[in-house]
Amino acid sequence: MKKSISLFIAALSAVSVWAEKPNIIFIYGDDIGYGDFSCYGGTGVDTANIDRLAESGVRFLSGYCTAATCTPSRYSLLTGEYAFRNKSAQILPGNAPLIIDPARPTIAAFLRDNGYATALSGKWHLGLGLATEPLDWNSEIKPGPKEVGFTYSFNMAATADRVPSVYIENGRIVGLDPNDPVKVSYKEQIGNEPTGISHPHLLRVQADEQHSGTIVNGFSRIGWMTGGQAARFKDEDMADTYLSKALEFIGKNKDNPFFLYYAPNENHVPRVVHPRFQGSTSLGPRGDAVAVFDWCVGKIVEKLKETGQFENTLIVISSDNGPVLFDGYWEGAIEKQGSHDASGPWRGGKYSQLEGGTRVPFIVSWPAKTKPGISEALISQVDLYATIAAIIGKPVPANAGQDGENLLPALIGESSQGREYIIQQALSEIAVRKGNWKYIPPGVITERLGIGQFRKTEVAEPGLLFHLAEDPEEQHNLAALYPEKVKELRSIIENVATGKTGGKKTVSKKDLGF
Ligand code: NG6
Ligand code: CA
Repeated sequence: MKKSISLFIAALSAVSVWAEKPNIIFIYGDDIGYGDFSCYGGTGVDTANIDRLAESGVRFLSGYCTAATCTPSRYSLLTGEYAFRNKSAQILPGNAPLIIDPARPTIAAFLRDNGYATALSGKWHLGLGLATEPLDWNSEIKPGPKEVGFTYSFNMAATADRVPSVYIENGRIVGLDPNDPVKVSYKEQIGNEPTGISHPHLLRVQADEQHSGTIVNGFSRIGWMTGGQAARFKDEDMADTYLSKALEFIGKNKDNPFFLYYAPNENHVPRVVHPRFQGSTSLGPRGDAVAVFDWCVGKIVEKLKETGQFENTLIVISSDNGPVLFDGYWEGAIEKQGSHDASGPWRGGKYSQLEGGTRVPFIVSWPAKTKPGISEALISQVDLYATIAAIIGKPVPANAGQDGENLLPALIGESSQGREYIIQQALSEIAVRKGNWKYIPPGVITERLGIGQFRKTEVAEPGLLFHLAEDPEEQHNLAALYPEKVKELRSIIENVATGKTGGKKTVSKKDLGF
């Protein structure tokens, strides 16, 4: 009898552990590299607020986004599905249609349906509107964040370097004058406003050809827009604007569980920080933007403490892809980097399947539950869906989250056991890491080097095999020496891509170039 009572109590406490409803905040940086925060060895920016969270939470050394660019990583974060299963999940223009099927519950929809208030503040870049008809930016913009689960949304359409350069709140352009309607084109110039090509002397910072469309706030963007003059954003106010929406949402939901997807622009180009941060680091605008990001994290924590929610809030701080120094604007990031290495000990960055492309900062704070420490566990952002489902004690919906794993014990620092392998997408290429082995199949490695320069390296059969512990810089190809390892890792990619493992089959071996 005693035994059954204690079993019953054990079962009850297990339920209370696995059926919590903590607040959940994803603080999702843009183009922030593994080596950018001081707690990860960064030397150029003092990220004291982030470091403090890392100190009292779990700091992952092998935390990954799923892809080396934004849209696919964000897609995986929200859906729990590898982005290569969705052919539309590529870097999107600012007028692309929504690429998430509203019938697929995102983590926001899932949490909303389980009693959470949900919000997006920041970058979207997952498309807006229908694929079947052109979007009218001047009426309700949908489907968008709301239709995939965010009850409140305040966002830009795509990136800061892509038009339309406006904020959208709950599907409506903020501050739009109906007599000055917004039009957007990615095909050709519309209207007769100055562009980076026609009026380079008007630019605050020179840009490459790709970024030489309509000039907004002194920066030429990718694409062209007309109208919406009163609605156009000022880049230097962007961090404060997204932060204020996030803080407001936290304040309003102090008495009920909430999910906040907070996606600041930092560190994406153009990097234009508020004057109070200009020159705050020696790295130029890129470093100053990391300082802004850290400051914003500090403000979020301050608010949570003020409203008594900090203890029971699960915060995940990470980034959508590795770092890039030059990405279209002459900001001096390369010249001013000094000894600061944005990708840390790893080779490659944004766009690349080398480690620097997808291995990113990954910090978890949940004071009520985390056992502070540094974790070696392999964890991917695609796992957050299944892990959070486990936290709230609900099954992952049938058509969602299928590529992720429940890594709850690792997430809260109770276990060093993470996933067995990590899939790393870079543009249309897929690599894999298992243990200390890393395999890059035949294909192309893209690295952005500097102004106007991309390095494209052809990878021939049988691919590249690196041992990350011995060779963190991925320099010495061991494929010829370990053909069995190559075979094993290649079959992981094949099985994942063709749907034998994880999600549905959408990629053929031929598509992968095998
Ligand atoms: C690239 C842009 C780059 C950036 C990126 C998207 C060029 C040459 N480069 O196409 O500047 O906007 O798209 O970045 O146009 S991401 O972080 O949203 O993936
Ligand atoms: Ca990005």
